Amino acid sequence: RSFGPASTPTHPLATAPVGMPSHSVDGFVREFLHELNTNQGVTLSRSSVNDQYLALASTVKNYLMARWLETGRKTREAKAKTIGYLSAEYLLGRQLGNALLATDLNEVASKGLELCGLDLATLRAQEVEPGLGNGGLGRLAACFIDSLATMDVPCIGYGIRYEYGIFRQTFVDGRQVEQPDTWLALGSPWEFPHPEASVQVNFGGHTEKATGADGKERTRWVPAWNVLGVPYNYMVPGYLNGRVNTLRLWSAQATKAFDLQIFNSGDYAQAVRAQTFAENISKVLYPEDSTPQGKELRLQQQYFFVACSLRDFIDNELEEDFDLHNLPERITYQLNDTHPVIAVPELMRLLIDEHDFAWDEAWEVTRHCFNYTCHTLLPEALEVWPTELLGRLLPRHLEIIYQINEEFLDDVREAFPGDEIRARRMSMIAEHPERGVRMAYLATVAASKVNGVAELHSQLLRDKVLPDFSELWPDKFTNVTNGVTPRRFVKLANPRLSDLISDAIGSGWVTDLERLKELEPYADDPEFKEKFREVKAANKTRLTTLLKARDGIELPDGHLLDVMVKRLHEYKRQSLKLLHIVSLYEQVTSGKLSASDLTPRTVVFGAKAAPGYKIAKDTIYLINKVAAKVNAAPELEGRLKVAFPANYNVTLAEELIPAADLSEQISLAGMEASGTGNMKLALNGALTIGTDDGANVEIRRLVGDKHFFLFGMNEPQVAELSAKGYDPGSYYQSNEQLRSALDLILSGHFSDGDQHQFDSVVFNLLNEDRFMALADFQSYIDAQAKVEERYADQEAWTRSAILNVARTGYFSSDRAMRDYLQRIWHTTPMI
Ligand code: T68
Repeated sequence: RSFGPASTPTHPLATAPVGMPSHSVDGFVREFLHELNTNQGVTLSRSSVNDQYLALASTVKNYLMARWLETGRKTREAKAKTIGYLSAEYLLGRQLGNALLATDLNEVASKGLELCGLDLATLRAQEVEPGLGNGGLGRLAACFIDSLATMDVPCIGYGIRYEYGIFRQTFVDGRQVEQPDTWLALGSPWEFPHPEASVQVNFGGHTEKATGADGKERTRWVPAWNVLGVPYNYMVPGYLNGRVNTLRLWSAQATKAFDLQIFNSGDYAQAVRAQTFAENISKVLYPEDSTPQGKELRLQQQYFFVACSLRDFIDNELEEDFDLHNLPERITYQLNDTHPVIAVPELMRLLIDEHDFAWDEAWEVTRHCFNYTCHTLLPEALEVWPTELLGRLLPRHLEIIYQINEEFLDDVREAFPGDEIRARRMSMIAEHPERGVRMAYLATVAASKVNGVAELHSQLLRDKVLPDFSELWPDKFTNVTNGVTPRRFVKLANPRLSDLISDAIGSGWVTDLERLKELEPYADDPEFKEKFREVKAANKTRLTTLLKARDGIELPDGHLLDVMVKRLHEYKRQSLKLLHIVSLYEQVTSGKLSASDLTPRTVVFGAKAAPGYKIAKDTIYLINKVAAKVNAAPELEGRLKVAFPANYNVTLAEELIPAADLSEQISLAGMEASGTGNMKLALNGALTIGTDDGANVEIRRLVGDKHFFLFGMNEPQVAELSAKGYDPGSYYQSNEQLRSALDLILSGHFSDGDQHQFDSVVFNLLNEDRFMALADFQSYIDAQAKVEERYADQEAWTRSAILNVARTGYFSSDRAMRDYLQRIWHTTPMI
């Protein structure tokens, strides 16, 4: 490798730190017009909105550049320990607003653009968000890297630069239709490609034993093909603190060797196909959350980004003569779920095969480099890679995994002599339904620490998912409850609330969210309460304008805004929310209930379903069909409305969450690992109606029972009902309100008379109902009645809403990062 100039530079500017453009409006305008002219090659008068957006992005980058370069220098010089966050997904959201916030350029930019006859909001709206994640897991990674930068902690986020992120959801006659997400089409101003720093990644082939000149026998991997990983760097600016960390996403490209070695046909078309084959690796984000598909390409993706990332740190970030025995002093890798776990055998391979480490030495280093976060409890979500596939794609890694497993099982047998059943239970190699590697077990064995993402989840992880492991190594397990970044989800998304808070308690809360506690006294201050209501109302107006333009949806005025936004999954129970709506509709249209007794309410859904998840897609269709009927019913005019804007993403979340009154967190207890939308909504002053699940447990404890609408079975009750045999039909039989709602769907009322349209959803609820929606129905309805009662007393509601804001500062991702630093990474911010 070679960095820097060939000889010592003599020009004085060569060693001067890069300058930063002036923070004045004039300075900003000059920089902006310069970028427009030189980068876009247009004058202001001839520029398109896209030109203007791209020039604005470049301008803001110029303000960050000096800090980025300085951050790199400072970190290298200090030889500080870096967090290597390994994540297959980053759900970043739009970059421009966050960059303006981090550089305190909002006002300057707004004024400067105005002088150019342009409108900042219009340019911001031009940005297509990088949707490089499915949901909570990817968004959590984005919040964490934001917090680490803001806390001055060195971190490199490693991941994949998918050419197509999460699909764009459209509705055609109420059904979800997926469109490719072409987020790169209009330019990608936030990325810095470095093709010269590409890394080669090998696949396939076989291994062989060879004796070296020193007489030692070594294993050699003879791969069959390879691709190049091209790094693309993205700035991760800290909030007003001068630190800019790096997110490094890898893009796959064909190597020359690639088409020579495996497609050496002399056929031009074939060579181009080879190119496509290689580039497929980073082509598209797998849209399945919670149900790994076990596809070969997915394993290729996982190994691809992990191999690039490890190589990158060892070869490029560390100094040339670094002794890799000390690697854990310089990096700690956080495995974001099992997706990057192939990094464990990869590091072993690098140390043993390429750096001549003995096995035990390599293991000593490896087990001090990794930590593992689990994000699920669903058994079907735990990745198991068939050994046939793993061995074919990564033969050397499979050998290493077998050996890790053997040594681990020796330890188990030593700790539990004679307990062969236990040893078999704990093996990383599953024998059924096919031989496969249990990635969660491999991660648990290799990691220094294993954590769940909320208290309840971490407890269930120990007790139910990995009980044998927690018995063997009780100290390995810990909890870090998730958090969300207050910069994006309060300051940026909800400027009105932010100003109201800052006027009351100062602006320190943005980086010290527990200070929201100081708002508590204001919950009884009539003037503050009035302003708080005005903020909510203004945010609803903002949302109304957006949804009208974006989706042609009309939101009525003055409604309770009831929001359920998250991936569509049976365990999250959108079906339960739907039953509530159908039941209200059924009661009013049949005359059992007077519409005037309803609290005027608009229910907003936002949810994507995995393209292959039939029940989830049918549920989306049913929601849209029910929405159409409800919204057309004259009896319900002004009383009940259902809105389902398509393509819920981070951008829409930033508009919806600040407007919400009620946050629906209604998963079956014991199923939602944490949830993070629940935190965002509470921080923006929505009250939660929720089960005792995930982080809801902690939200309720902090805001207080009176300010949280709890319903449903708790986890032990779920386990008990499950053990004694759950019969959903009995709830249908015994609950008239529930029966009427289900019967109405079954009658074909929502499907133009077709009585079988929704069989998959309704029959499933009646006969199986794995997530016990029917069992929790009555309790949910009762809790909704309490919601309406509280909402009728606006003073009481506002008080509860303010207390939700004041008491949820704990859910900042800054706090979560502090917990990781203390409990897992054992490092501190840089001074
Ligand atoms: C979510 N998991 C949890 N997975 O469901 C949620 N899975 O409770 C938690 O708050 C959040 O993680 C953060 O900890 C996911 O979002 C995925 O997106 C996913 C993607 C691919 C494969 C499996």
